[in-house]
Amino acid sequence: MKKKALLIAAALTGLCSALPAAAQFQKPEDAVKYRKAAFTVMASHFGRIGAMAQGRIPFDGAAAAANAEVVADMSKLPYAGFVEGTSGTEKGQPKPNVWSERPKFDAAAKKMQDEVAKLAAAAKTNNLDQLKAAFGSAANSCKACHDDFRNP
Ligand code: ASC
Repeated sequence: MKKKALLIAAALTGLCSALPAAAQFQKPEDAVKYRKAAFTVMASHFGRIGAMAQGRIPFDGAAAAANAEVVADMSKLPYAGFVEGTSGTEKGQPKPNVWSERPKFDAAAKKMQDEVAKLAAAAKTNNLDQLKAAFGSAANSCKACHDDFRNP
């Protein structure tokens, strides 16, 4: 009996991990809300680093590092919210090629996640030049995906 229970538990675990990301959301609109929220938080913290990189506010290494940490953590979240049937034609909405070219989209997402991880590492050096360089690369990785997959 104990063994049977274990087998059932194992089977359920396998089933759960095989469920698509869409299963996390009750409705497509919930997925859209979720991914937009994640990007909004990311953009806010990324923007604070940008203000330092561009000299609009004084450089503060500890603040840069804290913000970059949030950006790197948040970068992992939005993609589960890109569920089928949530493309659109309005400004800012994802184009249908997010789904028709999913491997390319996933690669662009991964590139951004890698760049913001490097930004977090650069921010820890407390060196403004390194922060500026890493910020530029990260911003380019955001823009590349917007150019290809987001309605202007
Ligand atoms: C930002 C922000 C983005 C990127 C992008 C870079 O600060 O909110 O989406 O940088 O504009 O080109």
